Amino acid sequence: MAVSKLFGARIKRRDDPQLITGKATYTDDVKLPGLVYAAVVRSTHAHARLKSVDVSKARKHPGVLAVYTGKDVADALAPVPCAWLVPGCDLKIPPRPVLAVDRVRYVGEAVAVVVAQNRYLARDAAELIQVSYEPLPVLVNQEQAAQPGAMQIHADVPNVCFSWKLQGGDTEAAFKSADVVIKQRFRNTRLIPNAMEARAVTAQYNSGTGDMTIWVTTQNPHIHRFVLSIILKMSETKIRVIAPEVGGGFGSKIPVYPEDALIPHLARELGRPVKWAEDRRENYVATTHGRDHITDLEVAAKKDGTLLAFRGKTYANLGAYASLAAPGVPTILHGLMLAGCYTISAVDYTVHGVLTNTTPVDAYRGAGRPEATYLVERMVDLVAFKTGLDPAEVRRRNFIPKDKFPYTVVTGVSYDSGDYDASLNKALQMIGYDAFRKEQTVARKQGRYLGIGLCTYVEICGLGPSPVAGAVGFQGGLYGSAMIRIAPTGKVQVFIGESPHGQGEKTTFAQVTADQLGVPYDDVEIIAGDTANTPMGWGTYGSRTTTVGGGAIFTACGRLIEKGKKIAAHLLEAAEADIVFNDGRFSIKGSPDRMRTIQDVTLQATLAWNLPAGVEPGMEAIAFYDPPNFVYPFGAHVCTVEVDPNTGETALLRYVAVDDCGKVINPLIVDGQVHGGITQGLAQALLEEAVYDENGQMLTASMLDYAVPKAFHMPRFETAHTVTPSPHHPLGVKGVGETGTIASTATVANAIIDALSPLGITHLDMPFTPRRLWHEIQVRKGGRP
Ligand code: MCN
Repeated sequence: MAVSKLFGARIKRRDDPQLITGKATYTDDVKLPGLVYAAVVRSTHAHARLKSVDVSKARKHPGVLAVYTGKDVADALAPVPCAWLVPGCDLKIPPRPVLAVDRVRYVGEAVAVVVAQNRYLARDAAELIQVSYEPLPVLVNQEQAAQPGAMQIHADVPNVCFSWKLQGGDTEAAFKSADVVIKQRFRNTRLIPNAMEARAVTAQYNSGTGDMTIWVTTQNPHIHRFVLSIILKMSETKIRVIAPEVGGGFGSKIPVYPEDALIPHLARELGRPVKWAEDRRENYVATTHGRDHITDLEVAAKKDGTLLAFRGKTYANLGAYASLAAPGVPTILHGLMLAGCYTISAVDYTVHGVLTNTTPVDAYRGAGRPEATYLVERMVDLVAFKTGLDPAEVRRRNFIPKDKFPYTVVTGVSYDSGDYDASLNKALQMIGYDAFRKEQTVARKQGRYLGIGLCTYVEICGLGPSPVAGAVGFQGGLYGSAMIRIAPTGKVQVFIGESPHGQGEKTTFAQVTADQLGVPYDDVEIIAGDTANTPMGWGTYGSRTTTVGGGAIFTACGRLIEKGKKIAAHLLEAAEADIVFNDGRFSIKGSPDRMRTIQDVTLQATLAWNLPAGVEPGMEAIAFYDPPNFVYPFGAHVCTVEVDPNTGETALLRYVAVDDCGKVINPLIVDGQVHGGITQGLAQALLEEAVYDENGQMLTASMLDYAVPKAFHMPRFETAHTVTPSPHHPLGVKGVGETGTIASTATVANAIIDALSPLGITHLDMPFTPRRLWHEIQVRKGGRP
């Protein structure tokens, strides 16, 4: 059935013209008659008792329609739920009110809201609200918050709100038989996702019909509708969630936030449409952060480089409340990936999820997998250093051989397919590994610090299958959905349940559909992001959209073709079994000229004047695709650096990324995804870190202090692919939206440590800022920092 005219074509993204010419509509662009604006008052304390919230002056401010505090909305709105209830780890979830009632637990927590005629009046009035706080002790560091006797942040929930244990193989025996044991402490920095568009919500309530329409910056409108029906205590059928254009999410627009329920509630209360849009400073404290792990890890290895076992524990900072997917990120998406690409046979690992007085932490591009890759790939380099072996060789000696897939690793997950040698060899060849090592030897003699870093990664994505989601406590399904409707003229609409927001599926899914149905690419429209017209779906994250959505499109196309065969057989007066479909034509086997196009057949199906008995009119099909397994993309990234010992500055010389995401639908888009991903991962290694002081005040609360990457920081990326299709996916695809981020942090870290290894440096914590490196170099050289 499949033809491959468009699969693999470098087609430009169709959403771009409207985005770059300013024609797109974002949530903050939505204009409605009678629209009023909300401003949120946020806690300035990281931990305090709310003694009083005096709103009297704000109420009197010109243009103010209403002011609400936590007490005013507590009965109407249920707490914001956490939806990833990882089983078997004694998980306890603290209640999270939409507006704080008697205590605040992080700087930025919403305390009150003002609604006014315009956003400026709303903000002016918000400043008039006087909140009286009684400060309480503050815990920012998760390791300290996890200590016995530490002040408890929530009355009924311990700070360590879960302890997840992963055990596989015989770790004790592995450590006993090891020639080499290396212990290392790792700090995976807290990051701020920094989507270009901050969060926003616009809501309109029709008191006549009871219908609520919510425009919101979300990656998953159907999840939003589901969860908002719980918080708003409304029927899901009365809620329509629309994700208009969304200006980047990177995981931070998965969660359902307090404002997402608060604004619709205000619209319901006031009978006026209400809008709220976050500014950048709010975004830094009120939108979820990512990463923030403290890990102690030990590796056991043989002197020939064979990896035997990992043993250790991580304190994962969850922030003040358990955000929507937060418990699943450091456990399922992190712990289960600790075997990396390797045949390592034992693991004993505990993850403590810890509540602190900081902004909640949730998924950020890669979500758990960059953290796992960083640990594993740094450890492999440490083993190489200790055994004197080449880091590439240690990796090769431990790779899961390509003929052993599907392969169940020690953590229990089953990798679908892989050829790790192929991607590593290609990456080494592209960068000229041996030549660089020679150059490095010469440079070292001249006192120059050249380094080369490798990362061979594998990641879990394409989330579902749903039964596994259920087994690991995800309170939802993980299938993809597509409803395809062919109009009488043969033009095709594909309504999908996922909600791409910059990834490009409006293009790639049109490529897939056009190929499958044999219709022109320009005749296919992909529609997403509105719960009123798309089938139930679970959103865009976990690099899942192409696999689950693509599977659903493939299945729905198959259904249309099966129906088309029946109609064509009838029209051609042939047996259905004799009809073949190829490139948009239904023809009689062996007589290609006796045929009907899919457009002819659709017209007949729509008119329904002459249909075979038992065939219903119309050319529409819906499919829900629940994959049999996850997909496991992999690859090898290599970069070269030079560190200037006088300034501590790192020059990124070259960056090579060889990724394998199975069959590539659109190489241009995949390259763009890899570039963006690498940029975010490099930024973690070199620049970014969200820092709190001991009072829980963020010291990096604006772009002046939080170093987002600029174009000049980035090297030219050299990308390539190997192609190892997923054997269980009908299109052979795997995800790619996060691979760059997953690989690049460890790649750069390994390169910088390699550069500084002549000074005896085997590990440093990120970010590798000039100041940090310069300081370390001075210490090692015996100078005074
Ligand atoms: N693709 C392809 N061939 C493949 C695999 C993917 O052509 N074998 C294409 C896809 O069809 C799609 C793109 O590559 O156009 C990414 O697809 P996929 O890997 O399925 O990832 P998702 O669409 O599910 O996107 C999620 C992923 C995640 S988890 C984050 S975070 C992220 C990312 O994508 N956030 C992004 N990329 C982003 N890109 C933008 N512009 N904005 C974000 O917020």
